[in-house]
Amino acid sequence: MPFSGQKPGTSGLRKKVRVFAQPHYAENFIQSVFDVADRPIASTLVIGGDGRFHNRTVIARAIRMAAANGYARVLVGQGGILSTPAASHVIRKYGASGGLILSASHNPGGPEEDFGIKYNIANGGPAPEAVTDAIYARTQTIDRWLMVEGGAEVDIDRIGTSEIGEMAVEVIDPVVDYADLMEELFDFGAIRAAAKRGLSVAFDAMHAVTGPYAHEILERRLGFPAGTVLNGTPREDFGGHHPDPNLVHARVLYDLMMSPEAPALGAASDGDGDRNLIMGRGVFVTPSDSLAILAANAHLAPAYAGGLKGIARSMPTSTAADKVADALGIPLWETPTGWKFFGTLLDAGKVTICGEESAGTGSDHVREKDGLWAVLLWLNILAVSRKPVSQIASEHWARFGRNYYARHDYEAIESGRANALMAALEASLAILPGRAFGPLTVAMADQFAYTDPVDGSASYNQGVRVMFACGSRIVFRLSGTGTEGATLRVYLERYEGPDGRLAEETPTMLADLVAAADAIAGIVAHSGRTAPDVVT
Ligand code: VG1
Ligand code: CO
Repeated sequence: MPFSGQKPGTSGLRKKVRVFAQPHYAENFIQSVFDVADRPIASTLVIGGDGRFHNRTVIARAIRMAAANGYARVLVGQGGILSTPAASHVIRKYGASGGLILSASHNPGGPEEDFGIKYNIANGGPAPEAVTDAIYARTQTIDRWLMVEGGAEVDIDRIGTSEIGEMAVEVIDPVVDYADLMEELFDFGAIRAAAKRGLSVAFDAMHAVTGPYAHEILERRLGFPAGTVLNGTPREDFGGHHPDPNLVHARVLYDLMMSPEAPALGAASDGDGDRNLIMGRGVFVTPSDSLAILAANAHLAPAYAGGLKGIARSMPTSTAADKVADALGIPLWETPTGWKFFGTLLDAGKVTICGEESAGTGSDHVREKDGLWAVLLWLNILAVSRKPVSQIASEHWARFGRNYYARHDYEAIESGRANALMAALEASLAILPGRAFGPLTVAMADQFAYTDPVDGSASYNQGVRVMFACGSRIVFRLSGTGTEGATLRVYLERYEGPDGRLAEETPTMLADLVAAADAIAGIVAHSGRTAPDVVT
């Protein structure tokens, strides 16, 4: 019997655990994936997750379903653990036809919280829209799912190979392949030497999946002292916190970085290890700036010493990276929100580095965003340049100008109200150009649409953009990852050139845009909220 609403969002299907725990619910979705996935005979499937509550239950069932569906082999991370970037790497390295990643990323975990399933294809990246649409369509007609019953349960805590039915089950070390890959990309010798000289780091794994990876890479392979990794043991409920590396949920780290005891670099990752938060002593680096700074300095790391092929960013991400691409004489691609849109560009060799304003950065080494990768690239740059983060940032702005940027999130708005806000906003697009809001005059307003330059597929309604004559911009869109009501995201951006005001406070610089956003979209009137829940 089909369930309604099994529609993958920005990144997989995310629902409350109690929804996923209904009989047949997860099975129907997984079977729908198997029914539509491109999987040649004798394929390998990768299974892993971020260790959250309900992971083990679904993994055990997914293994038995894979066996009944004719997979030759599954690779499972020990303990059910595989960070999202590590899963992407394992899929690529072992030539799997795809993988199931069990995660709701930065959403909280536990019996009352969130769970998620995402399918990645053979290139290691999230299934593109054509595939997620097909999966969704299949969930609506599905009338059976297949599972091998009986026989011994696989012990996913013990590394080794066993069988379920005709299928081999290999439980693999979740960390080693990924750590080896990082060692190929970055100058571990230079970072080790810098650590010896006293370069210090605090990495907050937020009780989520990156703990084992960070212990191995930062403390064991790079020689940073024990204690560099904070909250490094994955827990099913992330210690009761949101594993979301932003200024609200990583507050303790933020306070440390603003204190006299701050190490040179403060970083955090999210539930499934694909996001990164970057701070220096006394300075927060916005993800959009981090993307631009990493792109401008990537040549300091061995893997990128030969230069970048191009840079891609999601549409709401600030245009800071565009200025770097210009200076480097390489193309800049603007895609809709969600890593799945970078896959074709990466596969076609059009880009090397990609990023999103939501604390996602990555490169062509895998097909997912990669939190620890970003931290290691920062460390590589700090180690080689011997400059503090604050200096790297201010020199960057002096050269390229500065994009003041913030995202305001209004969470769990009643869906009807959020949809009404977006509908009214869209209806007003035609009359916005020429209108003034305080000192800002609208130059252009539209609903962002995208045609993939590689495969020609089109995506519509990817967010409302309001561009002002002065170059500032506001973007409005509804989140596709929430599990309760709707979340409105308002993205605010103002550019100051190299000769402009480079050392101001962000709220001051964005105040006119905040006022304009409400005047344009009627946020207070529609949502009943007078202030955002989260500002990042
Ligand atoms: C959010 C972010 C988006 C990101 C997605 C998945 O989506 O805005 O940039 O790709 O989460 O990231 P949305 O639709 O809620 O705005 V993760 O780390 O949650 O897999
Ligand atoms: Co994530």
